[in-house]
Amino acid sequence: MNMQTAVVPEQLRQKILDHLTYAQGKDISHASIYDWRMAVSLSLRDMIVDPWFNATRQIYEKHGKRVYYLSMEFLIGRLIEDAVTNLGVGDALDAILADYNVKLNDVIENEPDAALGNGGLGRLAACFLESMSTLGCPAYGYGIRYDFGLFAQRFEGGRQVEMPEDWLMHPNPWEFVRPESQYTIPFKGYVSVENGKSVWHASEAVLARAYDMPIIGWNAEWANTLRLWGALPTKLLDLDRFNSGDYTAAAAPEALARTLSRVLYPEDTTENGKELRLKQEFFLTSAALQDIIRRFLSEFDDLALLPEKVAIQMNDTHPALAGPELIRLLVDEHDMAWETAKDIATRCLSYTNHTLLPEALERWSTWLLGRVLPRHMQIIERIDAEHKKESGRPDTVGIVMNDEVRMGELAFIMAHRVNGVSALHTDLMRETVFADLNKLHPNRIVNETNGVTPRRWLKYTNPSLSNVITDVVGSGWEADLDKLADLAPLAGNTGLQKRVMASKQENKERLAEWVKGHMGIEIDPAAMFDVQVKRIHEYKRQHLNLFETIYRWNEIRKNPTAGWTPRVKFFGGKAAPGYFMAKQIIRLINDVAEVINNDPVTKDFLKVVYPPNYNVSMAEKLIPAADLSEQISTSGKEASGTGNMKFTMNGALTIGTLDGANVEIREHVGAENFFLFGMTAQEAGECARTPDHARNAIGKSQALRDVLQIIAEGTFNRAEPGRYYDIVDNIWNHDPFLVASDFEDYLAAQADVDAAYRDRSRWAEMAILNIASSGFFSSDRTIRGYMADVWDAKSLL
Ligand code: F58
Repeated sequence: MNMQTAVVPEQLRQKILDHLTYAQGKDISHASIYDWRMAVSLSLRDMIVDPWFNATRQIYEKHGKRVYYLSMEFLIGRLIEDAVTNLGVGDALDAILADYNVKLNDVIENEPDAALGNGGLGRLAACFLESMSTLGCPAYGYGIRYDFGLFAQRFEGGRQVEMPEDWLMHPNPWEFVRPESQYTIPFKGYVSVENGKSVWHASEAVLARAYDMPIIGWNAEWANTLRLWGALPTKLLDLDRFNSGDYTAAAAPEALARTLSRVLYPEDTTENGKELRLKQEFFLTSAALQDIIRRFLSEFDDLALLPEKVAIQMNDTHPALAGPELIRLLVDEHDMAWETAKDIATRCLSYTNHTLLPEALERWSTWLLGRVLPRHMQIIERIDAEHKKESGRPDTVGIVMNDEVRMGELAFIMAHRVNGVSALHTDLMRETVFADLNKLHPNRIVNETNGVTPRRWLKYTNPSLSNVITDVVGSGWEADLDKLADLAPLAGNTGLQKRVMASKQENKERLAEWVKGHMGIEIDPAAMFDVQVKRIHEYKRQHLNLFETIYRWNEIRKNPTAGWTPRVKFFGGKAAPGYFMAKQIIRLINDVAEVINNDPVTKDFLKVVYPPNYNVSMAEKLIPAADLSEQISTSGKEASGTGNMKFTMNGALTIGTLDGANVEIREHVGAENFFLFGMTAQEAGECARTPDHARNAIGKSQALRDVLQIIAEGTFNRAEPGRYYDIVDNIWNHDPFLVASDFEDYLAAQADVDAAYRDRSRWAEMAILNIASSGFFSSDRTIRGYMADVWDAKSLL
């Protein structure tokens, strides 16, 4: 059914007015924008429920295989956007709301972002949910319903300050609470053996309660469920203890439950081994598995069939307790033999790795894991011992080593497929972290290059470009992104170039207005918009970009009439609260912006804009307005990147290294339409091992010496000259991410960018070729890959 034609606007209007009256208890004259938002959301939700029921019914009727995507993070952003786009009701809503002097955009902006994730890993999970629904893949997302999502970021004196993100302050109109789907999640205690069976006597427990959100696919043809678990105490109060006067102990069960699903851990790429984090991971995993088994048994009687009917994806190692937990449930609670249970678990499970950075690979001390999950510790040790015996493997690949449980090894051994997220990353997985395991299990590692949903990241965020695309390639590209290839033969056509650039201009003007209104900075929409948005991390090298900015500023000052190509440099992103260096980089960007934006000499050629609190919604404003996309990580460090794909789809050109999915982007768009610089992963590896690599590189670069000198002199922080000593010292003496060694090449590539931008027609042609080649980066392609190579699942559409 095509909702675009099926929706009768008058029915929608009536629904909205009814919800305003009966759900919000408001009449039109008193309704606030919040009331309108709730009424609109509930009306859209009504429209989603029918396709959702249909999908569920079909899954039950066909007894097909179901996919379960377990993830500690789902960075969904605003759900109203998916609903409006995929139901095709944008124009109708616009018109209806206009009758009451309400703007659809204001309604949308009123919804808080569901920021239940840190960055790429969580956003990928959200794109996957949408694609699985679009493709009719019978799937469930399982996650945690954190009360507080990723912290909100403010700048105070240029410094990042974190504030709680209270997205559930108001009721969430998209969710359905399911008090009947509730499971006990045990912790701690001890294990005894009774009649030859292991019995876990837990000393703590919480309840996991399900909250369901329907995830609608394109054209409303299918909807899957995202089931988020909230923690509840098993009993509200320990009455005996309360009556005996021990009030603190009496409230303990409640305190544990309240903290469990309270807040998302804000670390990216580092783990800090907190007990609460381990409990959260088990909470998600156990609740999901108990739910999966319950659903399976409601349909089939023989648990031996589980691998035919159930595929469980572990999104990174965070749910890697799924292996031991599934074995525990099968053996301890369903009386299955150990070997059978282990075999079944392995055939159900698969694992996606998202990073090779050693500091990001999860490890738990055996002491902590044994204390919090004593039964799982036993199971893990047995898995490890058996794997060692069966494979005759070298000692280097143990799960338990040096009093630590290595979750990557556990996930690998308990999975029948392990995947990387770009071709390069998968190759490096085979060659480095999992080299030994790959030899023992040669066909287990596969590649599934990431993708992003074009419904949100093109159709919704860039309506003007979407219209141009539809005019040229016809309708239907939203669910068949390879159709964009039809733009390629017309890349040289001046008419198309004008239209594509006019759309870009419109987006840039809208962003410029936002920047003026929200940040008070005046920027010229005719300038090149150069954007780097992502988590702040040394390996992503925002400081490389910033050093180039300082160099550029200094050069303009020396020679203001040299015919500079005007640029606005946008930065966006949050740092982990405990990551000192990343926070220093944030502060330096803000200090540099302050000086540059107030310099009368350079004001027509350079501005620096760092909007606080970068999130999904901010990405949606920035990406469609970008001319240049900065993807400049040290080669070998960025597993894939997904922002890079969104920019390409929206017609920004990339300046980037041969890292992650940049490699594939460059292959698709063509080397001549991509600004490449820097060392390869192999060269970077060698460089990092060379003593004094940074000093050597600095010795060869007058430009970099100047930049470091300008910073060290306190140019951007007159009040406190030593403020950035750490950054300068780090580059001179350590520079683990090779900023110095790639600097000159980066400058050269940036000069090429300037030159290219001056030839407007050539730039337009390159932009069109980027858009035309982005079909491969649809998450639909990625999900088809998982369905075929990993899950063996079939579409029901
Ligand atoms: C990201 N990882 C990768 N981790 O860095 C990026 O290259 C890739 O495109 C993306 O995954 C999707 O595959 C990432 O975002 C986290 O945020 C974790 C959160 C929890 C703690 C460890 C890092």
